[in-house]
Amino acid sequence: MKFYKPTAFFCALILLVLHGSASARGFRVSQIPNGNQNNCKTCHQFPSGGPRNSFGAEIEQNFLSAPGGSFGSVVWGAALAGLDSDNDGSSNGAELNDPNGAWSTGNTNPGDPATVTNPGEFDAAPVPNLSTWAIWTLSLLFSALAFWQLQGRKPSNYAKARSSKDTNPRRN
Ligand SMILES: [Ca+2]
Ligand SMILES: [Ca+2]
Repeated sequence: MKFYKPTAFFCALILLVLHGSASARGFRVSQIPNGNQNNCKTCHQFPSGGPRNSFGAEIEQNFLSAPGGSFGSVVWGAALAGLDSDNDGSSNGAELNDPNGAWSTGNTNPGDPATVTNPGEFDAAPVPNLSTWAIWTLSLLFSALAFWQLQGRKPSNYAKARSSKDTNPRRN
């Protein structure tokens, strides 16, 4: 029995270390603007934690108050907000609704939470803000195309049909 106690202790210690290196630290969610939108996935690949994504790796390497430690706080500001950690064309700050890094821990989350995207996922970038005129123009264009499609005619075929009808003496 004496043999098993140290072995069990070391196994538990190894599991604890491995678990600690891969799991998310929930307290850091509140140290990032709108961190509650993606929770642990803001910095990790899975909702429960796991390996860090590019944003999480950026923070771990350069933006912790105690670098490399488990207890350091996220240093959110203009420097981190201005980077594009996942290379999707939108800065970390733009994705988290704080483009200038002006937010600090304890403040109300900035912007509309529905527009927050993940600064650690390439395929999650903010939708460009289209002007009202652009939306109306696109709507009219798609409506016109849908109309022609429902009529079973392409605009060029319709023009040909109209011109042949106009020149057909029996139909006039
Ligand atoms: Ca980005
Ligand atoms: Ca992104």
